[in-house]
Amino acid sequence: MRYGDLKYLSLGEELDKNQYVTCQYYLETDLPIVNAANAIAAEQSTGTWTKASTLSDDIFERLAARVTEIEDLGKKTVDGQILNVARTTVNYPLEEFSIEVGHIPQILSVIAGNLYGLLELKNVRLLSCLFPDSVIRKFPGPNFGINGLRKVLDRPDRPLVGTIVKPKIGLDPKQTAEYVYKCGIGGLTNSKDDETLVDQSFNRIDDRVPAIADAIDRVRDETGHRIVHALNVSTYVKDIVEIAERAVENGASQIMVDVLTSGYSALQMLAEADLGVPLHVHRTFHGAFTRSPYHGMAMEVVSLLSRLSGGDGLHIGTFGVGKMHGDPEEDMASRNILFNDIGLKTVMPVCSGGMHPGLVEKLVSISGMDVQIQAGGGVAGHPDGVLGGARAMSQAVDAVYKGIYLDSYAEDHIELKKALDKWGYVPGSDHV
Ligand code: CAP
Ligand code: MG
Repeated sequence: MRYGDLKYLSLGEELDKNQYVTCQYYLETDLPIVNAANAIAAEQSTGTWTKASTLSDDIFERLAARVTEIEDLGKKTVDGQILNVARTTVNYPLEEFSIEVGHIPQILSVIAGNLYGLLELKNVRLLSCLFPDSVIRKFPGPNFGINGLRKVLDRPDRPLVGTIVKPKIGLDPKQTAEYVYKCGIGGLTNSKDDETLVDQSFNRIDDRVPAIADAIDRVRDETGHRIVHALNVSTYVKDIVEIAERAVENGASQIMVDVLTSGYSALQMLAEADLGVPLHVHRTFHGAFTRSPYHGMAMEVVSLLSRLSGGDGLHIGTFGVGKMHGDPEEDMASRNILFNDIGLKTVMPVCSGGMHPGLVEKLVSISGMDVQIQAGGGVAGHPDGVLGGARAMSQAVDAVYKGIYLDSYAEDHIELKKALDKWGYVPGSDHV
């Protein structure tokens, strides 16, 4: 049997957690569970399908991953085949990682690499990952975090409320700037490029940035209100820092990166470039591997890696309130990773995707006030256009912050009333 030597099993052994990266996996296998767990540890450290004559005892002792826990979850039948199901804990010795400078790519190759292709596993999902302080300290972490973001926006405790310029692509720089101006006048604190807008011919970054900066200045001069716009720089990593630096020089107030299509290294380089503005992290592409509860990776691992790499705000889903697939418990776990005390600044959870004013009370009843709520269609689709939509979203957040139910607040806030009339109202979980 491949991986049959079971040498990677250290069941019940108490290891020094400071010397290991500890990962928990869910697995389904037609083998005995110990063989499947052993296969993960072997393949992701010093082993392969058969014993290599060159694997010395010394190398094994120093670098072999260890399986310390296996929780038998019973059996399931898939396509007529009875599978064993389990959760297992695999510990990777620190020396296995080239983490002197701290970088995610090689860590991912270890904890989320070949194992996904092993035939010994019918399904396997990385559920969680724990790094010792010595590893966490190698990473920049957020420069701003929740408190820094709130300070930039002069918004000490109210939820941040933002939008995504819609349509996703197609507006020119002047139209984009006008959109942001209306959002600022309407009371939003954040706007952003959509995840597919970067530097297309119809909206070049070098034209968009100064136009938006002027619009933001106009809002501040006219109302004193602060809004930031996250500029998407998701591009070839060789150019990404230079593009971001030039954008900030030209007035960009926030930088955005699609971390999973650009890479965690791109995010880390932007964080280490010390741009002086917060980093907004979009997670587009995550659905390819977070969606199945049986195979891939839990979003909380993406949250942890994004926090280590320096994101100040991260999309984590809407706890089942908006349009995107997401298990409410997993979204909460993904959010909580952004707050855990690991010696880094916290990260603002961004709740976006199908949001509109009528969902704000429900969302905040789950998320709490430390949240950035975003609505794209929920602003641009308002009967009174972008300005009306911005006002409606801002009114909804103000209502929830003041502890007033949305339907009551809408009685004397016409933009909110029109939004509730058009899209409905889902009361908060604590609405009596
Ligand atoms: C939302 C959005 C965001 C999603 C991403 C979109 O627009 O701009 O990219 O929120 O999902 O393109 O769908 P709407 P997630 O407000 O119009 O839905 O936040 O789950 O990563
Ligand atoms: Mg989008």
